[in-house]
Amino acid sequence: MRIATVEAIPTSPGRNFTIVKVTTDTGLVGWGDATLNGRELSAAATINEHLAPLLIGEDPLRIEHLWQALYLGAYWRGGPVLNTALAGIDMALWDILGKHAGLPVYQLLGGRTRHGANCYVHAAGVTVERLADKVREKLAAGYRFVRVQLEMTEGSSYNERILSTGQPGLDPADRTLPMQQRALPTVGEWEPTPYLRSIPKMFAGLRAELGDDVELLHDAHQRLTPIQAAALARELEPYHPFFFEDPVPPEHAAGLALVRATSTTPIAIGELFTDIPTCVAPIINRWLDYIRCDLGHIGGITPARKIAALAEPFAVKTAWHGPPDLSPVGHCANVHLDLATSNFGVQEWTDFATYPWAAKIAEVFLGGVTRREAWLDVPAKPGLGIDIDEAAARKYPYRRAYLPVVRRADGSVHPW
Ligand code: KDG
Ligand code: MG
Repeated sequence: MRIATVEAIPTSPGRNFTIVKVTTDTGLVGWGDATLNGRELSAAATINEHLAPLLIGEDPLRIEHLWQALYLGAYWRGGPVLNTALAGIDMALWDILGKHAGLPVYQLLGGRTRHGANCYVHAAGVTVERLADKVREKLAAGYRFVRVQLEMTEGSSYNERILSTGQPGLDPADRTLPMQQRALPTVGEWEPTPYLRSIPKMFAGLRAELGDDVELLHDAHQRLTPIQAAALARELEPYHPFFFEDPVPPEHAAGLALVRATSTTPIAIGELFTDIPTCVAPIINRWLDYIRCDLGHIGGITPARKIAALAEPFAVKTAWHGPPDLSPVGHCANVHLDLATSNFGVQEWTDFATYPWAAKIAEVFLGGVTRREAWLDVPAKPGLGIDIDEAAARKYPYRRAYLPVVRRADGSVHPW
């Protein structure tokens, strides 16, 4: 069996995704996810222009070998663009291996270690009362773990004040601006002091409203310095968050040593890590409790299972990134690995069925992750258990869209 074609297909059924299709000369089709939020076409071009020619004619079952050949063969190793492209290929090859073997991918990864993958979803509100209501809605829908964020204005899930919403670039009828100035990012303003004062109050209010049964998580989205993170982690202890996510940016991960020395609040980090070497120091120094890389940016299932294996003897659990910018194929890859990983912790989950564009998603992505109460599962079908209606995907072409950006009150740049 040989690889016949490799293609990245950008599609926008409500938001942009880059899906990857690999076919074999025996007629098998493997699907992968190479979505790099806000920079989607860069990973697509890497696949179509640079990786496809290297793969055609190769044996698709040599996944580890092909992964190494693409990773080391570029000479330029890693980074979000190259490793997102590699991830899309890697997932598609696992899908092909499963279809060839007649087994679901979780079986090939060692088999089920659990009946389902416990998941968490997002809730945000402009007041603690509104937020508590949102959490109650999630509990009523069967969830037990909820990530809680305060909004300063409706729709700003990371505690910033929206300064401008960019241009209405998702509207193709907008012809008032030159092409390169459409769809500019939303700009928010964020200051540490109001944030650091409001989050302990948010947790206190939520515990008063909701009691102790629900697991609450919070994402600082890489905005704090180590000393700010340490102070907040200590203040949150009485409200026992399940984890405190991305308190510091990845380049300051060593600052987590200070957070650990100061508090017992569990720490999760990793969505901006894009290679295995970056994960080593945080894991072996026990700076974190949950490693939450994005399979789609770390290079796929192949490196993620190595990271899980590295984490296991250090009592670090997995919490792979599962935001709305992962396509349903990427969510599927997450759950296969969750089911087969003994040190799995929790899975971040996006239920596209609740989105305004749910019908378009359902038209393009067929099958995939299922949910029963708080538990995620995948079909016991060969491969990843998800199909794509290619004609439907091509009906929704890519539309430029950026991630939001953040400024401090003095206008300087800050991580979003
Ligand atoms: O593309 C960026 C998003 O994936 C990110 O902002 C979401 O932080 C995030 C999360 O934890 O889901
Ligand atoms: Mg996050």
